[in-house]
Amino acid sequence: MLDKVDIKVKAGDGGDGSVSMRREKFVPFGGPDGGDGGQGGDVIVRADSCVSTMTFFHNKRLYKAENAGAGQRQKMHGKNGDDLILTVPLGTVVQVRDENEDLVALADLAEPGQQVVAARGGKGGRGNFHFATSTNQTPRLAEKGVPGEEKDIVLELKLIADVGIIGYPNVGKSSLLGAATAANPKIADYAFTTLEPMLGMVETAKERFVLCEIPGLIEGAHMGKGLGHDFLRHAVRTRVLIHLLDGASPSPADDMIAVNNELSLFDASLSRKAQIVVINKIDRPEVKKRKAELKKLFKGAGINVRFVSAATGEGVKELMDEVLALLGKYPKAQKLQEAPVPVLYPKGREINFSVEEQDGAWVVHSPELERLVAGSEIRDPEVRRQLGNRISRPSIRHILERSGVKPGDKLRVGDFEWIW
Ligand SMILES: Nc1nc2c(ncn2[C@@H]2O[C@H](COP(=O)(O)OP(=O)(O)OP(=O)(O)O)[C@@H](O)[C@H]2O)c(=O)[nH]1
Ligand SMILES: [Mg+2]
Repeated sequence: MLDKVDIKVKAGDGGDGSVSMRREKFVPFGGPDGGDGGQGGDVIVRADSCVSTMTFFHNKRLYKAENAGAGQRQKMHGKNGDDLILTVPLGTVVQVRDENEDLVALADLAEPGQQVVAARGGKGGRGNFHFATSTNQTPRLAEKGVPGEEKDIVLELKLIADVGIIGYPNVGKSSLLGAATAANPKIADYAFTTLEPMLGMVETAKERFVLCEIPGLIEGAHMGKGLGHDFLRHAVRTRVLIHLLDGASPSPADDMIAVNNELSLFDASLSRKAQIVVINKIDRPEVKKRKAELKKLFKGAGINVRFVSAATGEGVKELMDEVLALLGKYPKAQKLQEAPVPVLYPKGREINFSVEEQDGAWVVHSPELERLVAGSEIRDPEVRRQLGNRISRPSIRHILERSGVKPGDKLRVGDFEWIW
């Protein structure tokens, strides 16, 4: 089962603003009418109950939302890029890799339709009509669109089962799942028959709950031995564990201790989960013979052990009723995060501004001015003059002068240089 994928997502770039002048008969000096660029599409991850696996993501690594169109004449807005929606199974945790390569949880998509923006589309650049002022009726400035975010994300499916069946290989976990639910897992007399978590729905007279076989628990599982700890992740969300033991094992008690040990080594919260300890294969004569002895042994450790036969069904219904009663004492699986962590993305109009001195010039850092430089034809002297005026606006002038910029100093914004 493919339940964890590493993919790259790229949101759509914002469209560039356009530079255009209105041309009409009888209007000698048509005003600026270059429209704004469209908004780039977002990449959205959405949980859908119709989807049960992530195999779809197996073949492709990069997922891109649509880029937006550039602004057009007559103040026409560029076309917005379409969002890209990635549908994932319920229980998918979306994580994003930060600049230190650490994974940060973005959202835990546990409910149908729940979604998170994994990469935000870029804002469109403004067209030249926004830059008309009383002194400049023919602006030839326009902004470049903001590039869409690009993120490395990890989608991890955490099954949302209410109850997990844990235990050594071959103890009869699949048999119990098959006896208690309509699931039809493979059952065989060798270890590691089950290679991935199997789910089934238990229908009692009162309620239903999801039962899950968690395979691959042997000593060293937390270090990757056997099927490794991959599947232990699935156990993290269950509310109650059925700890199944083989009554025919030399020492069921030692088996239980070993498995519990693995659980706590993997995740301490797992070892604190409510457990019902169950001895299987009671139909076998040698197990029946030990029943009283085993009961006493476990009682000595404060454990009220149950006996079932997954093969004949003996005790299975009673066990499920007991499990249901115990579930009532434990709340529904908690979400990892109260609410999806908002995605940080560059804000459009906010002037986030700084100046620093760098080899004889003042370098201005301002996403807004940088986009304007990138979106305009800066080789054109008229465009350069207009940009210079823009940078000399009182709000900016104030900051520059306070930072120590003097007349005659060289200023640089992106590829554009200007003498103050
Ligand atoms: N006699 C008897 N045999 C059982 C019982 N439950 C399971 N078995 C047998 O035990 C063997 C293992 O059963 P599975 O249900 O595949 O065990 P498992 O724990 O799922 O094993 P893995 O998936 O390999 O970890 C099979 O040969 C079953 O027929 C039972 O109640 N009585
Ligand atoms: Mg099995």
